[in-house]
Amino acid sequence: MPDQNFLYLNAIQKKPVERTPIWIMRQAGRYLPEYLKVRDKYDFITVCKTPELATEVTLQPIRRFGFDAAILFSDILVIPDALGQKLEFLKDHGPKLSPQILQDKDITTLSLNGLEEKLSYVANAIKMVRSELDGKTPLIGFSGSPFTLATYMIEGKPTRNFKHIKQMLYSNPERLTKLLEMLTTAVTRYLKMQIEAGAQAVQVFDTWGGILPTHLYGLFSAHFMKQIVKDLKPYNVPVVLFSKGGIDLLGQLANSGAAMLGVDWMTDLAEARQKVGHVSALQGNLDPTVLYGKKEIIRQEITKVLNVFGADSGHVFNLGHGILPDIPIENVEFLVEEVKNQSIKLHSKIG
Ligand code: 1CP
Repeated sequence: MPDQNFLYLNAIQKKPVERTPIWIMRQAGRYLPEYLKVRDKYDFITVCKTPELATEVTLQPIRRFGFDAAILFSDILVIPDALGQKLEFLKDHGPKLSPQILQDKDITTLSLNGLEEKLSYVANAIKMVRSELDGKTPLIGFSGSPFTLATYMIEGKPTRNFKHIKQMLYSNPERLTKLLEMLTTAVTRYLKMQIEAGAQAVQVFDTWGGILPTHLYGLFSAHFMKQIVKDLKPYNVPVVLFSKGGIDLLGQLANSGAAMLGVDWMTDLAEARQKVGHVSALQGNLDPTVLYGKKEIIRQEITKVLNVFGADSGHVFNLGHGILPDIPIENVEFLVEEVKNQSIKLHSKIG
């Protein structure tokens, strides 16, 4: 495949771009009527595990909005599923993993054997999406970070206080480390498989790393992501790390070797640029709830984000976390148009 001139990949490499690229986290999902139509017929896991359906849902937001990157439709929890923990999505309650991983004996029930084979539906979906995109839009693969996956595996379900993982962290850190090491191997192998199938960048979602005290974040989350970045280096595909939790965490990821770092909406983007922008490109960071707002305010907030980089490359526009399911579609259309129009002007004025 010849080197493609994609805005998204060029911005990550800080090559000159004529405008800032945009995609949004969770762009394929419940705010889209065409997604809900697919979900009327098929449950969520079936969509993830059927390459034709995953491909269709991946392409929906690209067709509708013309985003500058597609992200494979799947879920981070397919890894625990492939390791042998039972995965269900309960209506209105979100994901459930059982039994919870609490004791050493629970870890021994998990197995890395045949991981790629069990997740081959993901590789097949990637190949299908690449073929459908036909070189017009790049495709991002993804995984959860070891720490974020561990939170779901230990808690068994979404949680507010992270009681069980914190209990393990402080009462038996060796046990948690053992699980994190296993997950690091799983994530690395999974992302290699995705790259070999055709993912042109991979993003690691460290959604829950920020629940750790700053001084433990390095040891229990960043350390393992750095290992993953290092092991993926030979593949020459950009690795993006998205952690939610602020400027201190970004500082700890500065020497991770990641091509790009995600910035959450609570963090000041200019401060982030100053702190880590010289080593990595940055992605973000519009507050997702701005999209509930009125047009003038959405426009102003977009301008604030774009002005941090002005005409410079090294920025991919995104939300500071996933889009919420009840965001009005017309505000997403407005967002994409505004980002494109405003950034073309910014780039041509000075460039
Ligand atoms: O249709 C439905 O009812 C299922 C809703 C849904 C969707 C659309 C879930 C369940 N996952 C997804 C897709 C998904 N998940 C994508 C698709 C690609 C995209 O368009 O972005 C991605 C990248 C994810 C990743 C994911 N899943 C994360 C990390 C990203 C983030 O937003 O922080 C996490 C934490 C999950 C777990 C998960 N899966 C689903 C839900 C509702 C949750 C969150 C549970 C919780 O609140 O803790």
